[in-house]
Formats: sequence, C-alpha cells, structure tokens
Amino acid sequence: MEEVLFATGNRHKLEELGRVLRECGLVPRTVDVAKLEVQSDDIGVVAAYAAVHAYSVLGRPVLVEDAGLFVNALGGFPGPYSSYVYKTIGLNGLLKLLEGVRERTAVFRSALAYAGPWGVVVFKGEVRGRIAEEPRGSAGFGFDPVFIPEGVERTFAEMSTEEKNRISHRARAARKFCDWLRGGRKPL
Ligand code: ITT
Repeated sequence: MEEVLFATGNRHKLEELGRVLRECGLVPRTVDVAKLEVQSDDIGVVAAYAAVHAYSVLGRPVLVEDAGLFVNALGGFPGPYSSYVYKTIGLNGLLKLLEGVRERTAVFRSALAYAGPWGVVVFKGEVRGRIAEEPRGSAGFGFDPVFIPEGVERTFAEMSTEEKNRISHRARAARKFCDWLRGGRKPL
C-alpha cells in the first residue's frame, strides 16, 4: 500500500475516501494545511486552487476535495457554500427553506483535485436524489440525514459507509482517480 496525502479536516471524508482508495492500493494520510478557498460556483475550481496551494506548502503531491449539496428549487444553493450553511442554519434551516416545496430534487457533487509536479488534475462525481421532509438516520455527516439518493427510499444517514460508497459523489470521484492512477498517468 502506498500513502497519498489528503488535506482535509473532515474525518468522515477520510473514512469514505480511504475505503475506495484501498481498492487501488493507496492509503490516504491526512495533512493539516489551511484550505485556500476561492469563490466559484464550480467546486472543481475551488478544489483545484486548494490543491495547488496545499502542494506549494507541502512540496509533496496532495489530494483535496471540495463537495456540496446543490438543491434545484433553490437555484443550486447551498452548493459551494454547503459547509458554511451546514454550520450556520443547519439541516433545519435548509428544510425550512423547502417548506411547502414539492420539487425537492438535489445533487451531491464532489471534486477531488490532485496536485503535484504535473500541475493539477480534477476528478468529479455526483449523485442525484431528493431532500427528505425531515432528517432521518444517524450515520455519516453533514446533510446525509436529509438526502435520499435516486432509486432508494433511505437517506444517506440510514446507510452504512459501504452502501453509501456504492453510489456516492465522493466514491465516484475517487474511482475516477483510481482509474487515472491505474492508467499509469502519474508519478507518485
Ligand atoms: P475539508 O476540510 O475537506 O474542506 P469540509 O467538511 O469543510 O472539509 P467542504 O468544504 O467540501 O468540506 O464542505 C462540503 C460540505 O458539504 C460538508 O461540510 C457537508 O456539510 C456537505 N457535504 C459534502 N459531502 C457530503 C456528504 O457526503 N454527506 C453529507 N454532507 C456532505
């Protein structure tokens, strides 16, 4: 198993990503680097800048993920601001914004950026679903209790990490990263 640095302060992300990366022979090790957060509607841009910045600080190849929940009836809000919105108005605040709204479709998106001497590459994953009427389940983190992926009746917070990883935005982005590595397109 080879180590890959992952700059995150979120242990749930580490756990979810770790399970996928192990399948391609990698173990993520967290590093503590302040995340440079540029403003953009595109989480791929946010992740890319943050990864390049982390690489410039560490001098070693590093992964950074930016993720968010995009609610269609709210024009994509909270999207790139998901972390802040979760910390401020939280799940109940989001549910309040959707009170009486029947069109509850949403997309979870992940952008995984890998920066190194080659520059930066970005892998994206997404999962479509809808926002539940009330929070359900205690697994996972963040908006998991209110997100019901398409084709399932349970929220992400009612699933094991393994189940979530079969379909999640993060796991999908991580598998693309693994495919890229398997293609031999990187010098670790
Ligand atoms: P980093 O240190 O990696 O930046 P973070 O939690 O601040 O950790 P982001 O900036 O990418 O991460 O914020 C994304 C927010 O979107 C996160 O805090 C959650 O509230 C939400 N989110 C993203 N992916 C999620 C998931 O799989 N399940 C639940 N909520 C998620």
